[in-house]
Amino acid sequence: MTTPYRNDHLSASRGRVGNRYYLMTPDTMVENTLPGLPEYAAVVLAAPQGSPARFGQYLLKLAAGAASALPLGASFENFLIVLEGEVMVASPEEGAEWALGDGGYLFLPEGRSFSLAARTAARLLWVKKRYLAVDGVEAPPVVTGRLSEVAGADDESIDGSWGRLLPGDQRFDLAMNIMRFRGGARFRMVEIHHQEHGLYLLEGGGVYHLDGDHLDVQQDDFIYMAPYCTQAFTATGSGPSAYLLYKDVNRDGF
Ligand code: UGY
Ligand code: MN
Repeated sequence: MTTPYRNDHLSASRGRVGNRYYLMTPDTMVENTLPGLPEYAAVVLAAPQGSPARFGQYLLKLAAGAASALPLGASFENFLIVLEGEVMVASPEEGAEWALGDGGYLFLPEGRSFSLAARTAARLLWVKKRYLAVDGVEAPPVVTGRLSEVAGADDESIDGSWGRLLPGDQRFDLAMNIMRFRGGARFRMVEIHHQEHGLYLLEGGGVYHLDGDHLDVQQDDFIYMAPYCTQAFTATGSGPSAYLLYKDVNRDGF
């Protein structure tokens, strides 16, 4: 399968590359063939190549019955979440296998590779990162869960709620958070911080303030935000909005 053309108005794409961010809209996403994965199964949403990103994020689209052919993610820590469909994930080093359905997620600490086998047509997000170990701090454990079971805590500063998919303690050097907003919600501050973000819009949409620009964003958009990128969100429309947010955490930026 080659990349289908999804935008007849080529000058009108919302996709945008700024100095400290980029917005990838579905019409700008290109499917790639990566080692061990089926042909054209992966959209590289973020990687160090061409950006300051210190993590990788991939949107994987697997046909029913598709499977990986090589160990994936070896020597990285890896996070997987199924957006749609059902996928079996197995880790030989862990000696375990997980069935992940819609919203099912799995974190594998560094040193555990994994394989994928799609039971149905599936879309999933994969985040990988080199673990930043700290002397005297234990390595993080395997974590598994389901997005619908992640409770959110209200947060006035973002005019919404957010919940952690992973524990927040210092063993973890990354966070995967779910940020939820009702229509009309808006950040009460423009954030500037040393961490970077990979943002995948799961539902709804609005206007994202990024490095002084104001961009329309919609479901299935991806935003990369570099360290110190100004950022704020206003949810538009009457329905709820939600995004999944990668953030490096609990480390001092070295
Ligand atoms: O946790 C965060 O940094 C979050 N409030 N940022 C964001 O949603 N852009
Ligand atoms: Mn932020």
